[in-house]
Amino acid sequence: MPLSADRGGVTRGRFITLEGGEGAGKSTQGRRLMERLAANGVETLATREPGGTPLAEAYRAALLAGAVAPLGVAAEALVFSAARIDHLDAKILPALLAGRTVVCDRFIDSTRAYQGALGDLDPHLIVALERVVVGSHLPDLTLILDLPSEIGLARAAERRGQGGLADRFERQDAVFHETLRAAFLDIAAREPGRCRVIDASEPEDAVAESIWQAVGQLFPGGSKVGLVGTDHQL
Ligand code: Z5A
Repeated sequence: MPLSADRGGVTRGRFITLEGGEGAGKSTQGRRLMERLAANGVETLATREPGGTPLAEAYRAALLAGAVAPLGVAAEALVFSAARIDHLDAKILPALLAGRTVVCDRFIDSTRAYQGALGDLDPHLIVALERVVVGSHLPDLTLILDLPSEIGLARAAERRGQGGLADRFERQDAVFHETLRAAFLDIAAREPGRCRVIDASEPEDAVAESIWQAVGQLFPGGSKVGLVGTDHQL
């Protein structure tokens, strides 16, 4: 049965992903969005990539420690994809089919941006991996949190605190991070139906409000009316 199908009165939930560079505020805004959705009666599930299941979290630890990097960018893309298969099968799709709205911190666009644009991985391989791993299960909405890389890195460093270790991705230089930013903006420009660019340099409350306006468009009644009740079902 296709994911979009109605299953005996239970309609599939919305699939929302958060993307952007380091320190853009994805985790912070993901938490706030979950709280606001829940307060409006929407059943939710928060998750992240790489990770989300015990197996995928094990892959995450290896990836972020740089254990896969010596094998090359294609190997990294394969491991991110293997983690994604388990994450989709064991967690995301069952939740969507049960009518829950899933908010996922990073998804396919991170593979496109990090391994594709930055890693220079053959775009045909990225497309092929997406076809095999994700198929038609694309997010309904992708929020691209955009901000200058120096602000994101400063935020990430502040959060880490003095003496904390940067992960393999945070150790890259400014050109890396600006390329990353451009890659996410390019994805948004190519898929305006799915992606919304959010100005993440604004204060936390303002960013949360922009996100709420964008998310409201997924639900009949929108963000002004609120999402309480069964109206949020497609
Ligand atoms: N990766 C990949 O290469 N390929 C893939 O397919 C996938 C991932 C799926 C996962 O890292 C890494 O894996 C990632 C890409 C790669 N590379 N990196 N790095 P992660 O999950 O550990 O880290 P992250 O995704 O980059 O998130 P982050 O660094 O934790 O940042 P964040 O979640 O976007 O930001 P935050 O934690 O919400 O906020 C950072 C700090 O800023 C914090 O102290 C906040 O209180 C503060 N903050 C947040 N918002 C604001 C505002 N508006 N104003 C001021 N301060 C703020």
